[in-house]
Parts: sequence; C-alpha cells; structure tokens
Amino acid sequence: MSARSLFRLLALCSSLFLLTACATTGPQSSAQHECEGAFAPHYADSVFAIGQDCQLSGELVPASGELVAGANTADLIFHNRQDADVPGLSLEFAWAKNGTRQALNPDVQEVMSGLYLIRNLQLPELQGQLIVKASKSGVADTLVFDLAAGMQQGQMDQMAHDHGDHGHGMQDMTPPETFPTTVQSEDGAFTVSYSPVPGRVLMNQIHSWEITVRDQNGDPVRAVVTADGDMPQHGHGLPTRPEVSTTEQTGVYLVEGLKFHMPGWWRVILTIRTMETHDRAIFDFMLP
Ligand SMILES: [Cu+2]
Repeated sequence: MSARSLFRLLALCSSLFLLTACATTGPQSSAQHECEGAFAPHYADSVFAIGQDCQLSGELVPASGELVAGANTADLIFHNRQDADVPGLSLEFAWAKNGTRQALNPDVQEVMSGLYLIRNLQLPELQGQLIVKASKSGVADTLVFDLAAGMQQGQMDQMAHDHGDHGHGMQDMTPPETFPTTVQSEDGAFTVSYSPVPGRVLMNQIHSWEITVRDQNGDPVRAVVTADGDMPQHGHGLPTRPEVSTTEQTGVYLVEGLKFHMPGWWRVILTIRTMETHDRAIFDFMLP
C-alpha cells in the first residue's frame, strides 16, 4: 500500500470516526446506530452518510478533492442495503447549522446509474451539515453529511500531500514546473491527454478540447467524463459550464464550452467514471 493510500485510509477512518462520534451525540443517533454496519463507503475520498431510515447510504466526492465554502461540484453516489446502485432518485438539498436551515438548489444530473453530478452546490460555510432528501417510488430517506468531517478529511489529504506524497497537492499555491498535455489520473487508473481543437488553449474565447482516455494497457476507455476547472491562486472556477460528450471513437471525448477569462495558472479537472472505478485527471496550464 502506498503512503498516499495509507493516508487516505487514515483520513477515511478519521472522518468515519467523527461521523460516528457526531451521530451518537446527534438527534439521529438511534437510526444511525441501527444500521451502521449495513453500509460501507466505496470511495476513499468521500464524505459518507447513512440515511436516517437505513434505506440508503450516500457518498459525496468533491470534484476538486475537497469541499469549499461557496460553489462546489461533486459526485453523489447512492447505494441501498443490498449494495446496489440507486438510479432515478429525486434529490432535495439543504444546509443546516445550529437549528437554522437553508434550502440549496444545485444543478443535479444523473450521469451514471446511481451516480449524480451535483453542480453549483453553494455551501455557506464548511461547518454544519448538508442534508439530502432522496426519494423515488418505494424509497425515501434523508442523509445528513457532516461537513466538518469532510473538512477534516481535506486537511488529512493535505497532510498526506505535504508529508508522504509528491503528487499534485490540491492546495499548492505554486504552479507546477511543467504543463504536460498527457497525465496519469490521480489514482493511476487512466492515462489522459488533451488537445485543444483550435491548436492551442485560447484566452477569452469559448472553445473545445479533445480528450483521450486510456487504461493501463493502453486501451481506450469507455467512461462518463465530466469537466470542471479553476484558478488555484485566485480561488474561482470556470466562467462557463463545459459539457463533455463521447465521439465516434472509443475513448475519445469532446469537452465543449471551455472558456478561460484571464491570464495565469488554470487547471482543468476531469472526473472519469467507469462501472469499476472513478478517478480524476488534472491538467495544469498557464495562460500568458
Ligand atoms: Cu482568475
């Protein structure tokens, strides 16, 4: 086991511990307790919650590696007690802290069976709870995600980056020295390349990138890909919501609607999901 996955595991354990600790002191203690052992997280870098009615578990996987105060993009993955995916859910979101509650209206798109892409999830702050009501015919449950536990995990990830990992630290405020157009995904599942359709990355003009995803054997990968991005030193995201579509060629995807509206260090973050795995590829580049 690599140092990084060990740290991730530790981070996961600590967030689970916090979640459990909170659950036993919180109002949902009895329900949480009842089915605690019935569910387990599938993703190492997720914030995990078990529904109050023990029907569903949910995992929140932030696209940028950790939740932030303000707008977030994240995957939300549901499983039922049989550990099956749960497609077709209607989702309602709220943020709560100390008895105050505020409805949230993120964009929700089910991109794979039971995997929902949540965009523009506006968290007022990183304390408190994200409450998700999930329902469809025969299913209704409420999941309470402890955001402080998620934050704790982010700090652990940061620690892993600082001490045990020479990879791409999500919060590093210095740009990398090189800007490759081919990278390994974070967990090493995929080799991912990009090629701007106009021949170079343009400033202030909406344009497209072609993306190629290959597995460790060099074979093209059929996946569901979504794109996000930001300027790490500025703390803001992309001015547009790029869409990713498949092409006639297996393993080749088109990202449309990319726009970079100022010079400096940008990142485009691709989330790549197959039925077997889930990984992220990050392209850094500098606009002069
Ligand atoms: Cu900027």
